[in-house]
Amino acid sequence: MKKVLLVAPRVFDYSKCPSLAIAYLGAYLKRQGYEVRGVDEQYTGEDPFQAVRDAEYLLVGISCECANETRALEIAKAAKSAGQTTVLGGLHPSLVREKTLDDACVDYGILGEGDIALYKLCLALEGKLAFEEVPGLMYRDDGRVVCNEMEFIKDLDSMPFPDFTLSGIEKIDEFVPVLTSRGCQYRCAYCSTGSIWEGHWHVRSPENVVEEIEQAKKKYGTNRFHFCDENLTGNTDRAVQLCELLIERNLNIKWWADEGVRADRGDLEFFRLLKRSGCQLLTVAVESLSDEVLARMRKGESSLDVTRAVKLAKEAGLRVGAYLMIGLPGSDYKTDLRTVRFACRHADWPVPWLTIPHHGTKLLEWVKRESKLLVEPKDQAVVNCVDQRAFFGTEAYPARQVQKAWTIARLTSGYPCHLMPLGARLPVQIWRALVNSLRYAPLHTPILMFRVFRQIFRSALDRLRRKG
Ligand code: B12
Ligand code: SF4
Repeated sequence: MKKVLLVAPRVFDYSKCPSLAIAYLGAYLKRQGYEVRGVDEQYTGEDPFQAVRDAEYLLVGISCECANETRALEIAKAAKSAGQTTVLGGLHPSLVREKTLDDACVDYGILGEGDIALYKLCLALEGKLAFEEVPGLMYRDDGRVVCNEMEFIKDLDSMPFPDFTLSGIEKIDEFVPVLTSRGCQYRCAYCSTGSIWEGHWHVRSPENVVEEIEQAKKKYGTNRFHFCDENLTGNTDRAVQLCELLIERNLNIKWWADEGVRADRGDLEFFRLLKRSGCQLLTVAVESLSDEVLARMRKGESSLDVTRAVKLAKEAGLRVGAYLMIGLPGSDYKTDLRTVRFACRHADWPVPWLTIPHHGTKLLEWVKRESKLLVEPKDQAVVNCVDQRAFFGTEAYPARQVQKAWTIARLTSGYPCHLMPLGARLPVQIWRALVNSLRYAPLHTPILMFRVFRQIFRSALDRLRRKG
């Protein structure tokens, strides 16, 4: 039986979410008769550099996000020097497309959904299919990079459920990630998903989702689930059916939707139903309270939608998160802080994010045209942490002011050092956190530093626990 290795490289070391990507890809390959080994470096801490040397694989597939591009390439390089064939897939290759093959250690790239495409690449490598017939495949042909048209999987119910055991994960103490739909109907200017999926949104039936949850409850020994959809409530009728089915089957699960649901969906009754079905946290994608900014970002929502959704969800008894974006084009310091104040007053979990012009987005095109890109959106730069720098500024809202609004937003929301990775840059991060906070919010400096060190302590403890 041909063996395939799938790797999800780490980004920062305290994330507790197993990789759905390799669990899905592996499950599909397994169903087609391949032997699959998964290495979820982020979740299990397993060493991918050893794994690439352990056997002769038909293929080493690496899942690459913008936040772990360098790590993914390091693993590809190690695999290549061990004589393996490499393929990079995931968000980052789908955004930078042909550039994926700039590095000689990458033999192939795959755009978009990889489940069926990866299987077809295996067939092509075995000489059973032409490379031109592999959807979304990027490969070299006579010195140029060819990029096949990608295909979306329309019947998601026909796909196998994600299998985390392929990466040696038998028990999940935290939330099990579940994806009830893929893509999104919208194309917001700043969003990677909007760019990749080009307005496509494919859903699974509520029955299929509930079946997966039922199985996962038994398999991984938990009743906590994390819906990872970009647009969970994109169709409220479908969301209602899903919740009713969860109640009807008496599954008694606790679930989170922390990817940020749209604010223009649902009424009080709807939010109450979410609560009854086990929703513990619902995050609303607030972004900004300025109608002008929302319109420029093609959000298709008004500030009224946003304030209404947060208040109704709260009234329904849900724990409400509010995602905010600091430094969007068209915004300014005052508008951003007004948005932060609203979120701090009305939401239980206000979460400010610094605006990142991700590859492949309209926002990045705009920044390159109208402003100047100050930081490359890759690796640690895109991970929200204390030392993150403003990516761009405008005349009306200079980068310095964005930086200031960002620091204050993080501090006032009580969210100053979340997602701070441990690593070689740690002293630099601490130094920058200190400088930023002394400069922009000196009175908050002691509390910030306390939180930073508490975070370091927790991360170190976690690392030790994993090693032990
Ligand atoms: C769960 C999640 C997390 C988890 C990580 C879990 C993990 N171990 O990977 C946590 C909470 C830790 C997290 C953190 C962050 N996340 Co996050 N996260 C998600 C979320 C909600 C789900 C990801 C997922 O599982 N999708 C389902 C799988 C099946 O889809 P997929 O990964 O795209 O995989 C498919 C294809 O891409 C492809 N594929 C993937 N890998 C491979 C490999 C090969 C070989 C092939 C052939 C194909 C292939 O096939 C897969 C199946 O079809 C997404 C939003 C979303 N719905 O996708 C955001 C998302 C990925 N996160 C995002 C961001 C920004 C972050 C952070 C950087 C946040 C921050 N600023 O601090 C951090 C960085 C950490 C990181 N891992 O990169 C952005 C990424 C934007 C970008 N361009 O980088 C997203 C898209 C949300 C958004 N719309 O903005 N995240
Ligand atoms: S921001 Fe949300 S609504 Fe907009 S394209 Fe991205 S996922 Fe869809």
